[in-house]
Amino acid sequence: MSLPPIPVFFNEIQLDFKPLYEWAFGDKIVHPETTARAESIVAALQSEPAAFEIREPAELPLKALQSIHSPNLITLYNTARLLPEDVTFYPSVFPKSEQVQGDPTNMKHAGCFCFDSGTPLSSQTWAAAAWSAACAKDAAMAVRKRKARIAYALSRPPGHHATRDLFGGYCYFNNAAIAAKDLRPKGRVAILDIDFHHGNGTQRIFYRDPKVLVVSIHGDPVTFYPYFSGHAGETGSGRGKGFNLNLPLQRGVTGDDYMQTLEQHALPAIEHFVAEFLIVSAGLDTYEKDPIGRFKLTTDDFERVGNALGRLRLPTVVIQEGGYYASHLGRNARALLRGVREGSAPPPG
Ligand code: Q9C
Ligand code: ZN
Repeated sequence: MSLPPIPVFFNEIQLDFKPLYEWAFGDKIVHPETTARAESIVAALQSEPAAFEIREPAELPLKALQSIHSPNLITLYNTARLLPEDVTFYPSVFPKSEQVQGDPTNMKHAGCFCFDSGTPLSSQTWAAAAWSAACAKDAAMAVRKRKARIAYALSRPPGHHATRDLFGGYCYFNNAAIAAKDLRPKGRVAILDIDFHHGNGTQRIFYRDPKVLVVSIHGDPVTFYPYFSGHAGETGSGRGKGFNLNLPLQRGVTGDDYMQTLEQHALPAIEHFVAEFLIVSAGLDTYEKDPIGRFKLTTDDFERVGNALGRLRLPTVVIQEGGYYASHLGRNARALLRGVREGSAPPPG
């Protein structure tokens, strides 16, 4: 029996947003979160039409965004739509006082809703981020309605750093959280975050929620972005205690090291939780050539990772997060997805 193709959700409007540059320890660098990333993935998946079927998502109802994000954050992105077309606005003043109530209709207050300086706003941010979230929502819906066993959201910009009321880390809407919110009424949801960076936004959103398990493997935050969260001691709070698992690793880990952490710690936690849905926050910045990640995974390793995830045999939503070596990003995403698809196949005979 041949495997059905994986539905892939993507809208070209997501390519209209270009963050341009960021500051990296004193150097002004080309912004890593480029449109070439998404183009590379589209090209790689189009090359295998029997395995992948690219579709446009439906427009996201505003209430799906409001179910995860604060009214102020949504208002701010709408304010940014009025920026002149050639302006890319970088928040640079971040009030530290809880007393300061920022005005989200004033772009100068953007720093009240943001936690780093590398995540700009332009007139195109809203549309790109809303369609990126729409991809995640539709991928979740396809799996929830049993139209697909595995679905992939080509979400760009990424989402896992965005919290309810703050953007940052190249993320505006938390795409994985929007997908989890869709699935949660139907059963227990496990989010496995394999991006090189800790998904601080996703952790925060579900920190008190015992029905959404969040597991993350990432570069040790003592050394790597986002620095202030992702430590092993962060395990959830209130009724959510025990439903957040951080697995920080040192720089330079290889595919073998990584598979060991995945198979000995991450996957058993998901099985023990008796997850009914799996959401993968699929950052590919663990790649050996990634310009900002510091792990050593190869393209073949991504297929191994995918295979192990597929063997959980759960309805699975794979959502694109980071991954900045654009010219190999497509083949890496394809390898991961192939792995999931083949790993979940019923054994022959
Ligand atoms: N220039 C994701 O992978 N910049 N976001 C690091 C050093 C932030 C990465 C600062 C990295 C964010 C989704
Ligand atoms: Zn990342």
